Amino acid sequence: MAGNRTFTMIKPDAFEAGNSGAILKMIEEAGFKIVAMKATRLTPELAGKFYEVHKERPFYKDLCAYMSSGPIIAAILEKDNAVEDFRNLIGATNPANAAEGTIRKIFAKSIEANAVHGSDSDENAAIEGNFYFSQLERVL
Ligand code: RTP
Ligand code: MG
Repeated sequence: MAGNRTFTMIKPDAFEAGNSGAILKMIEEAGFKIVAMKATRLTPELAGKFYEVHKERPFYKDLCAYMSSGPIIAAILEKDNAVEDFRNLIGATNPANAAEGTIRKIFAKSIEANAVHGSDSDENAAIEGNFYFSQLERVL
């Protein structure tokens, strides 16, 4: 059975552009409940740790530099079938390929500065949520 939580970040491009509120509004209107949230900023080392699964990918170094370049919002979201439904809401990694009406189509600037992160599996959603939030910092 699909899990009911996923993890997201509003990335530095969207935070800096002042789009956090509009993005959170789209997320809530799509039926997701925010069960943990904080504004924070990753150091390059923490970004490296968060994206360790991508360390062999050619874009890893640039991605870590980018994700530590400014503030972000991290959040845990709840909804039935959360991981898949959230990835449908955000759209393709490259905004040029993202469907009309998706968050990345509306707000992303490039394949790297693509406005939001969404976990790709229930297992990674739990790992990523635990990276940012203790038990006391979330709705149980
Ligand atoms: P995310 O993890 O952020 O939700 O994005 P995703 O699953 O759609 O894409 P993924 O393959 O996991 O890549 C993670 C992030 O790395 C940046 N990226 N840059 N320059 C490039 O070719 C490239 N490819 C990916 C993006 O910020 C992407 O979201
Ligand atoms: Mg991914």
